[in-house]
Amino acid sequence: MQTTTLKITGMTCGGCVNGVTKALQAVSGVTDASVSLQKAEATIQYDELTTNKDVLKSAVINAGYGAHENGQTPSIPTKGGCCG
Ligand SMILES: [Cu+2]
Repeated sequence: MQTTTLKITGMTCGGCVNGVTKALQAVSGVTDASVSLQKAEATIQYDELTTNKDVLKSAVINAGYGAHENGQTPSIPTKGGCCG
């Protein structure tokens, strides 16, 4: 089991937090995802045999937000939050 933290961009409210959380929890292999709007990051616990960081990032990006690892270039969110 692995725990990783991803930086999330494009979240503006609690609805966004829900959207990102659901997108991460829908990934098979993810056992826990907790998303912080204030810190703009997600802490994800996952089975490294089932999934990996790239899959996790894609799930967030497909939900319309940006996701990157600490120190990486932020990806541009494809929409401005859950209401836009
Ligand atoms: Cu929102």
